[in-house]
Amino acid sequence: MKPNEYHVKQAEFVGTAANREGFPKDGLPHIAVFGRSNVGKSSLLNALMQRKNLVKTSSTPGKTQLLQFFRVNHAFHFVDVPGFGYAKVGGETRRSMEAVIRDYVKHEKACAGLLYLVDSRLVDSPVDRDAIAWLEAAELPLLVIATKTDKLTRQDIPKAMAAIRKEHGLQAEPLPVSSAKKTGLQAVWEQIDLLLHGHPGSQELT
Ligand SMILES: Nc1nc2c(ncn2[C@@H]2O[C@H](COP(=O)(O)OP(=O)(O)OP(=O)(O)O)[C@@H](O)[C@H]2O)c(=O)[nH]1
Ligand SMILES: [Mg+2]
Repeated sequence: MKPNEYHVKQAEFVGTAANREGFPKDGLPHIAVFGRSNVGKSSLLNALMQRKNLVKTSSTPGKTQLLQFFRVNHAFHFVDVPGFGYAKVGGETRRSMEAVIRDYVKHEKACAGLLYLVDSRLVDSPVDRDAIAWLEAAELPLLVIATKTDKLTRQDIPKAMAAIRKEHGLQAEPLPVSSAKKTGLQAVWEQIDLLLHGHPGSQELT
């Protein structure tokens, strides 16, 4: 893949889903973005789609509580999955969020792969450890991405990637990205392309 080959010609918000009935049924494959609340999921989606505010971002954790679907180049959907591990989202809301995530991971045949985001500054995170183990058990292709690398020095980035790999027993190092500085995005697109091509519903990305 040559640099800048991924040109997002079209990106639109399709809708939200609180349960399985609400997932889009147009046959296009999905790439779903998971991770703790506030890790930078919505920001990464905006950066990948080259749109400033298509996906709502917030410094208040727990903002996104439904699955949100975005169609890109009429070829696939990005799914912004509610962040978990946020203590203030409690009771019924938490249970219904967990149920929709479980439903999605277990039953959505259109899912071509999962992106799991970890904060590049937070190596030791029990919430991430549990979530990665649970998602690995779902046997969907899983790509781990480390966010907010602009908060690390250039020398510390490779050390952090190695430490995160070790901590979670990953097969490969996470991909370092900064949505703020727009770095690492090309490598993420290349992996998304591979995930989509591995799915039976795949179409040309660009
Ligand atoms: N420095 C820096 N901050 C970032 C980056 N990406 C996201 N943020 C900030 O992190 C906060 C959370 O970002 P979101 O993208 O809303 O996080 P989220 O994972 O979607 O959060 P929830 O929807 O609550 O699960 C915001 O204040 C963002 O501005 C980044 O690459 N660098
Ligand atoms: Mg969000």
